[in-house]
Amino acid sequence: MAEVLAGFTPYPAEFAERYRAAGHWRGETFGRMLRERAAAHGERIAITDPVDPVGPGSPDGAGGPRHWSYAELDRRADRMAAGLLARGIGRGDRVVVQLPNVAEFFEVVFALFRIGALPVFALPAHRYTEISYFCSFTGAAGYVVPAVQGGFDYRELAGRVKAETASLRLVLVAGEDPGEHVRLADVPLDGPGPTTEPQPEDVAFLQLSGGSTGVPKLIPRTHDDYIHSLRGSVEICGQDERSVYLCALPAAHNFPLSSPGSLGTLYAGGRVVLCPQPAPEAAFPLIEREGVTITGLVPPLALLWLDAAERRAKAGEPTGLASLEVLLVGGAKFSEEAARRVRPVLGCTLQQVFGMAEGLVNYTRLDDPEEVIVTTQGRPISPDDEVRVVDDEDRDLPDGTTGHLLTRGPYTIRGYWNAPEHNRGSFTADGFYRTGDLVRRTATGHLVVEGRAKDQINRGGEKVAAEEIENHLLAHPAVHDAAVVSMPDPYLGERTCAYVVLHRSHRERPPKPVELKRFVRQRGLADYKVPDRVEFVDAFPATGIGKVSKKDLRAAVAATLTTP
Ligand code: OOB
Repeated sequence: MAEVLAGFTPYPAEFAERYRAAGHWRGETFGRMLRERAAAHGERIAITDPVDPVGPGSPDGAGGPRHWSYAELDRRADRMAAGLLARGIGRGDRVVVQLPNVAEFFEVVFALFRIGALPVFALPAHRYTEISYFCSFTGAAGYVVPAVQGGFDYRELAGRVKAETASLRLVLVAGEDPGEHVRLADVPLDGPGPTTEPQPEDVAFLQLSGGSTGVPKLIPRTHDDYIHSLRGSVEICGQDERSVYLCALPAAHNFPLSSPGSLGTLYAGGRVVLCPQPAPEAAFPLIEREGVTITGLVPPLALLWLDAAERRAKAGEPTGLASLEVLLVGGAKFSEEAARRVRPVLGCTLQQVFGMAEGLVNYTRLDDPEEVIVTTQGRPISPDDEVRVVDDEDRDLPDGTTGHLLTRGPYTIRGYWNAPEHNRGSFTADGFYRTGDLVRRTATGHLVVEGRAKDQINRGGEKVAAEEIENHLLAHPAVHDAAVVSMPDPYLGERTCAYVVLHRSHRERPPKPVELKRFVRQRGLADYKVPDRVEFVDAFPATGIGKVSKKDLRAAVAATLTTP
């Protein structure tokens, strides 16, 4: 029986029928997908993790690399599922997974898929504020963390969140020293597995939205809909069992997870190589050693790779990128100028990706003319993706005109999880998702991203909801009002600038910008959300109807940056 998760907006029956009849939804689940791949590919390597954080072989306990075959991943997922069940994680339970790019990520996630428990995909950068919200909002029963990563002790964070969250029963630590929690390696059991199987139309996991509101929203994705997007992505990106995908971005993000990402690669029977660090110094040698054929990057990283490869070529050194066939770039706008450098400098085909965790993903095709590849952000995966470009009154606009992008289709959600009020504004009455992106459609059906109507800053692919940061600034005793806007940045594309109006009583001796940044950081926010710049003003410019004019603020900060 399908399990209807409370707070989930299902696809209307007529659409579900249509998507099944068209062969988009084929009744697959992630649990069975791995079982089938293990039967078909048994001893082929599924996951390569270049560092074994707990293995023998080096002074700090790090060994490696680890190679898990499909059969081994399948067996590990079964044993982890049995162990998690024995520790009280059951069908429908939510488990916040906050792991770096390590093999255990897949062991845990596939175990949860098999149980029918829902991973909630947090990012390693998230801190107390985000994690405590995810745990309490989802009523999470479990939380999976590394021990210490990048100098941050996740065990401590988990201890604090567990003490405050009644539902949270189990904290698992992927590492040798779990502190007060349970070592992930102690969970697997040869006991009985789940007695019921999740159904294809069930919600498989909760993904995070980039957000434009005070609190992040959660995105419920079903097995059927997500696997449809994987199958399409695999085909569009030319993946097969020879593909070796380098997972360089944080594994839990929708782009490296499914576009085509590590799950697409596993769907195709290929191999996923986990990259602990996306900088060229770490990634290039891995590409060479493991024969990586395809990877995905956000624009700032693609720029770093281009510069590093160019430097090596100039110095007469080999780049070591000979095996790389396809580079996907997305998450934020990739400039045409940079896009043009990909083929000559990296020697591979660029695929631009314009996607969103809510669903719709667009790709340029491998056989698109170079002009289309470098000047557009691609076209939708599915023939049943409906794309509308509309004006402020939701009236359709002709091709070539920039407007709001609305979309509906076989892998785009019909509502955020448990957010009825918000959903009324984010979806049209007939179920189109309001992406908040401003696009133009070309005669070939490709989309060009021209801007954004949502109140969000896209910091090189990392999304910052202005309102969320404004709320944190408002909590400071000296702050009367705050408005967070983007400012142009040559490397990240955009950074954040916080305009602040101080209370009268604090204007004589204003706090230093760095104090406000520290204040936001100390509230336990992911680092990328801390304002890059803070500007004090006496009042905000207003629009015609008296709202804060963010357009004027953006222009003001851009002008400050260009004036020497
Ligand atoms: C991806 O997903 P999210 O959910 O982090 O962010 C979605 C938003 C889009 O609505 C758009 O505003 C922006 O990110 N975006 C792009 C873009 N790709 C995403 N803006 C301009 N150009 C692009 N190529 O970012 C995501 C999910 C799956 C695949 C790729 C990216």
